[in-house]
Amino acid sequence: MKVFFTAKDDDIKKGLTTDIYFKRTEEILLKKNVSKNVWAEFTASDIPYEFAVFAGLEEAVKLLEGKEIDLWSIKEGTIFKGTDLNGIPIPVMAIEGNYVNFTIYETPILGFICQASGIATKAARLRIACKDAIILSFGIRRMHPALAPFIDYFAYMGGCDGVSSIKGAEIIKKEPKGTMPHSLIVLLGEENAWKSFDEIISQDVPRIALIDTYEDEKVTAIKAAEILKNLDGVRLDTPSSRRGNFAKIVREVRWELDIRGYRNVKIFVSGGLDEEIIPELYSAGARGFGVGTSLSNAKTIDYAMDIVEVEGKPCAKKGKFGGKKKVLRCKNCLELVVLKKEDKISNCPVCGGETENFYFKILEKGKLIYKFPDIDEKRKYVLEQLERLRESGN
Ligand code: PCP
Repeated sequence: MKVFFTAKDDDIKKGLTTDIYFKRTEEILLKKNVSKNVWAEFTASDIPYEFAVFAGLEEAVKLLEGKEIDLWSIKEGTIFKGTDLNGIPIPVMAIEGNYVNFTIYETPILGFICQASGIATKAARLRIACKDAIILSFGIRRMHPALAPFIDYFAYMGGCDGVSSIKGAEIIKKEPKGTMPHSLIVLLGEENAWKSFDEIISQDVPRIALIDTYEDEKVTAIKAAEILKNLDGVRLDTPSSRRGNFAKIVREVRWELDIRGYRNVKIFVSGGLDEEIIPELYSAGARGFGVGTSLSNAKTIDYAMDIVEVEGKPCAKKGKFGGKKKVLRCKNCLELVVLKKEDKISNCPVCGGETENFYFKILEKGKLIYKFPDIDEKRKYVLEQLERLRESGN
């Protein structure tokens, strides 16, 4: 018996998490024997930032595998700006087939890619803000627990160094990361909690003492460093009511640790962090960031699916660009270019570099014909593009 208000994998596969109007559309089309071949594209209307990371493809493909359709897509993890330089929306995915074969899946496909891309995009932005510091995904506690692995998978893919959920870490084949909660300090007292952590928890786990529970961060950071000889770091999760200027607190703690010879003790910060405050905390000396709700509750990327061709004829609702399209990418500057299907492949309009087809056929008549990279390769791909963005100053 199902306990929680969540759908089972099987419910999703059966289309039970779709909007009812798609089910009714399917019913009408079947009863009227409408069997029309369509080309349907997925484009984002309004990216909330300068770029987005396209993510969630593999989940969408798991849903569509076995259906009588073809699926085309750009590479998962691609950073794109929403439109090409001519303002044409970049179709990140396209489905070709009899519409009735995938009518009911529009909603769950969008759910996968909109939320996954939102989290991966936020993680990528946090990665830029955190520079070479460690970022950990700490946001699962404010989302439905069934989503913990999904959230952490895409947080890691977008650039986080680790994730706090046990199930999320299992999916990305890593050890879960974390420090110690306030409850441990409240139950044992600071000194006893730090020492007990050191005594009981595996030596592979970094010794990072939580130092904001009761007293001043500076005093407590020094105390922790004096008590635990193998201390790797201190975590400041100072409540907002006591923060004043968080960066100034971090700077002072860094200074006081340094002058006592504890230069190797890293400062981790957490609690209500988002990309805006991270640079000043980094400048103050923070080298580890536990980012929670701003990541798990990231704005979604608002892709929509639209039929743009029916039986080979352009056909799109207003506001959308009709007709099948090609997506090319410049080998040199990585700019994405959208072409009409009859257009000849040309050089990059930005740098003149050679372009290549960037639309990959993933499913053919429902059969998977594409090998997905593993999570570390996907993450590496995102990080390489971020590095290029950094170098180009974008
Ligand atoms: C939790 C964690 C981070 C918080 C969550 C990240 O808070 O340690 O600080 O979430 P946020 O970015 O949404 O604020 P704590 O206050 O440390 O929780 P606990 O009292 O359990 O240690």
